[in-house]
Amino acid sequence: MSFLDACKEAREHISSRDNYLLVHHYDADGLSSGALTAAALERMGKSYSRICVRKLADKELELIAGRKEKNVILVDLGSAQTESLERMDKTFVIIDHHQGEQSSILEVNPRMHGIDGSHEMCSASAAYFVFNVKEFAPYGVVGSVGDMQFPLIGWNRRMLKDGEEAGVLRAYNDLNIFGRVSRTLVPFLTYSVDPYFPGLTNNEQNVIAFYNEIGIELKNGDEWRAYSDLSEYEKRTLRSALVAYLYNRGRRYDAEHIISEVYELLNFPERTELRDASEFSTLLNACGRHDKPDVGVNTLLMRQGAYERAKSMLEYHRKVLREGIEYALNKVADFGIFYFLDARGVIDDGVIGVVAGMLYSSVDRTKPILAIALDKEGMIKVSARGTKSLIDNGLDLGKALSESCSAGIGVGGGHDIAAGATIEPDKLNQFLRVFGEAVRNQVQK
Ligand SMILES: [Mn+2]
Repeated sequence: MSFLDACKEAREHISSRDNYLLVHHYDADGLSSGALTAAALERMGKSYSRICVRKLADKELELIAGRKEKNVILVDLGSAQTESLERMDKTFVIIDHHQGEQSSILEVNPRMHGIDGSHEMCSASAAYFVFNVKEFAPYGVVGSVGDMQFPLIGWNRRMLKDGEEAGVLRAYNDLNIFGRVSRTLVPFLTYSVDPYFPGLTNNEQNVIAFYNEIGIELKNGDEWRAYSDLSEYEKRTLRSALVAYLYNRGRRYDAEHIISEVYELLNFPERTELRDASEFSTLLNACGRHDKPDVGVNTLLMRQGAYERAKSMLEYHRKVLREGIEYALNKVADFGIFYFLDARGVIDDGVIGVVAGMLYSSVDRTKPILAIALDKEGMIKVSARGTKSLIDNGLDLGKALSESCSAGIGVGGGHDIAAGATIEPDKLNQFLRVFGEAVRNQVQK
């Protein structure tokens, strides 16, 4: 069966039933695919309840089993739990892009059709093809960008084209820094964490001096100007100045990546984070990671008042990230085969992975980064991040973490480029030793 046949089967199955329980994941792709599915159900006139979960473990499975709804749609999770789901007295549809086993459950998953579920299709784009409504393409794009499937290729790109045709999306090359559309010039650079501009980030006075030096006026009359208010000439001036600034400080990778394809969501309000796929996905991550996933979904669905609440989550999230990255830059240690950041008790376990990824704007990209934080139960949360060229050299962090977690140390796994684990607090030294060994074996092959 082709992927589109599987989509059609799922669509027909869903339209033939009613009264759904919709369960989705809490990251940007989970919220986007959840919102897309909710919007599709509403469009079909179906009634549903929606719940967001961080994982699908025993507790969540019990919760689902105990619900009155007989028809359940799982998005951005479920593929790895089909065995437990098959034992339940419910009808499931799974829309997911994670690894799993074939089962008797109706499942739409790119990986079952030879489609690359890590780079060209996420759950939100899979859901897009299931429901097949062009106006929903922006949800798919936000999910893809949120899952770091960027730039959009293959099936994701096909969805982008649909959205452009329907007039809800526009793609072009521009400065790809948070705040391009939603921030005025000074906070735009002062609060930039990705990339981190050494000397500008967290230093308002230097930022003002920087603009003065390149001759960009910060105000137009009484109005603070944003990047999007600049003339084409000024935009070019600012872009080259920022690229030069990063090059001169040895930040070659960032210098080469701050200009890239951006995706504008034409059906969301101008001058807000909702207008840009990357900013929107950050806003969703802020809601999801700080326990307000419903605010994120309601913002996607443009429910009244949701954006205002999401915005305060976002400000909080970005503040936590700025503080986290400052700490990380001072504390990251070179362990030979990898970089190590011990942020136990300082950085929240919900953002440790994001901070770890951001460290690449400071450390060189020839080694993976391993960062640890404490979770609410006092266990050690481990986040590992790599780079594309390390992967090409054999690095597979998901495998390295699952290997390091055998023998009662903890549980771990994930993608080759980004992975995580939870380990026993007294097993850290043992874990670090095995992890170093595993990474050494992978990159020396
Ligand atoms: Mn996903």
